[in-house]
Amino acid sequence: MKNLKAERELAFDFLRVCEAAAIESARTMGQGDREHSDHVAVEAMRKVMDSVPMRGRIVIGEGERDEAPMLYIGEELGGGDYSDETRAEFPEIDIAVDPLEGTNLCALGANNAIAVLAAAERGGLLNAPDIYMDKIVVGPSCRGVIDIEAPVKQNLKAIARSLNRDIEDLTVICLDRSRHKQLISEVREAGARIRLISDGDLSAGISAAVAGTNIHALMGIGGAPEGVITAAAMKCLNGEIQAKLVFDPEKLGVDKSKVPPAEEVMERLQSMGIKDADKIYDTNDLAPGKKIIFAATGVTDGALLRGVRFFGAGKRTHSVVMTTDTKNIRFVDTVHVEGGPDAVIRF
Ligand code: VTB
Repeated sequence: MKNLKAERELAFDFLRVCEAAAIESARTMGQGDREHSDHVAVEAMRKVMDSVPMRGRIVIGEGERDEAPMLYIGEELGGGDYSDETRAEFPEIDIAVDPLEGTNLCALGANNAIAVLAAAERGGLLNAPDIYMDKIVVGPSCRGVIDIEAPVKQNLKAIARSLNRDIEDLTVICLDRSRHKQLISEVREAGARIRLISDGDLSAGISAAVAGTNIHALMGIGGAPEGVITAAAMKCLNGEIQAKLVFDPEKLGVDKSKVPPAEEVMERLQSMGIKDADKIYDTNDLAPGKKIIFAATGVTDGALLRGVRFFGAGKRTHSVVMTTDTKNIRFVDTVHVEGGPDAVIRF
């Protein structure tokens, strides 16, 4: 990104991108068709994103080129409305998207589905493979005290100490999966409270870094792409994520036949420039960018963001937009007016 001005303006553009994806998917809420919900979010996100004045490149998206027609990894977009000459002046931006994080949540009308993306200067976001990732996410007060390799109880003790409370007063959020049996029993044994969620560890991780949500840590295995976007949010919120890629069927609690063989994954990691599969990633490894923009819009109601509301003369969205440079965390409540001159806008 060339300068701060460009970054500020881009943040606003990315807000519009997330709003568009959220509105389209929210229309499908409760229809029970997760693929359709995702599809409309992707389409809307791509369309608005292509109009943003940038030379954008998708680094985390809907999949490889042969499996995803839109927002695939490596897709170049942005500056669609401008001439090649003008476009050449636009900043080069890497983008990680999750047009609908929590497709199931949207399809069921359950809480915490969001449309989300992170952007940075070239090379500012790790090119993570679409495999699983073990994560621990905490807020600013607990930065520097966690260790993903340490026993769960030790981490909870450290978090409790940093937050000046007892372990019993902590709430850990965790995906409700059989692979977390051991983790859950260790959290219970340590005495902390648990919130098990059916999906969406990205918005859950963000809640862990925002005081007042009553979530103090996210722990467990979710998607690696979600981990990178979470890291981008942590840079803006002063939180911390530690993470490790996971592809061992035993750790995932699944049969060998359910995951690609280790050699195949290793080859893929190598081709993506990841040499050490056991590496422990911190916030900066996942999101090394100096100029990061994070934007998310609520699709369904959630801990941090309200879902899209439709009314006669338009719709209303609730988003968060943050940038590392300006250190602004903006919660944006947008009324998209569609009605005529008599449309009533409510506070
Ligand atoms: C993870 C998690 C996501 O889907 O990718 C999960 O990071 C898929 O995990 O937030 P399973 O394969 O165990 O279902 C989400 O929950 C998004 O829906």
